[in-house]
Amino acid sequence: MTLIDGKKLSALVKADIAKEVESLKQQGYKVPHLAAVLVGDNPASQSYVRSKVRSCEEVGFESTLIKKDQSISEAELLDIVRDLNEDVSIDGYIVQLPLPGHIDPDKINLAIDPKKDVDGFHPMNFGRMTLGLPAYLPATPQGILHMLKHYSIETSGKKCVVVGRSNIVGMPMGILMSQKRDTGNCTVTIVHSRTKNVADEILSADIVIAAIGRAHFVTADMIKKGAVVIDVGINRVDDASRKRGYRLVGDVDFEHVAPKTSFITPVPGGVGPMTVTSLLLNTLKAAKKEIYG
Ligand code: BQF
Repeated sequence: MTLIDGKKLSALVKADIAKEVESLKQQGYKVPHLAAVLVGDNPASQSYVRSKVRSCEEVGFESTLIKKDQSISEAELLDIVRDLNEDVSIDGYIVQLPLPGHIDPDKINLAIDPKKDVDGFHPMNFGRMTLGLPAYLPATPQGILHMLKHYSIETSGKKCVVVGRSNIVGMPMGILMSQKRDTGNCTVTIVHSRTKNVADEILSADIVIAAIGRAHFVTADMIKKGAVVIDVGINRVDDASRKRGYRLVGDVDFEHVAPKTSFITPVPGGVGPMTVTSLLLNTLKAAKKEIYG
């Protein structure tokens, strides 16, 4: 079993980004600038946004954090999005999810200028990705593709089971893994809450991508010997022995699953850090106008 070290790979990729930022500066360009909008005081969201801002600092990007109270109206948030679309000093931006219940995330997503949509959630980028056109790829799937590539994991002709069908991970991941591309060419099955026999489907997989958000959902009896297991889950479980009162666990029962695998990602330190680093890669592409010219 080989541990896929997302933290280490992240550090390698960030070092490359930092070099490129230096070279851009040398050539007289301004540094890439990411903005993040954070609504409310969800502790997990605060921690995600903090880690994005910190990562910007690490690679020499400029960053702007726009914090708004939970009570902000949808119209007010749409105004902020329009301002960010117009602001030529901002290369790309994200609106941190989840949003409060009174705000329709689809409406906000549609208002984002696809050229600045470094999360890759806008239908323009999702559609372009699906058609195999240049697009900002959503950060988590992009991070996973980087991991598969870096560890030289063969995907062509393999059976890949994606657990979960969210718009930000499961669906795009299934599409990307099935495409005729590097780290693609898989036979993909997406399993979800209406799937008849989830365990048997997962058991047939050469590559399992777990993205359902349920702690320890994937157990050792569901894993074929030698499978590759990618754990996207970030679940908080109570743990009185930790100073924070909780610890992070994945969607995979790592302790029992790991011995059966050829490759596995840990939580924390697996997919999470690569998600944040992929957001930086998209912001660099935005600054260089690589996707939309
Ligand atoms: C790590 C996210 C669910 C819903 C909204 C490093 C992150 C997480 C873990 C991180 C996530 C998850 C992010 C680790 C961003 C990944 O060391 O394991 C970094 O910051 N993430 C998000 O912005 O929104 C989410 C998960």
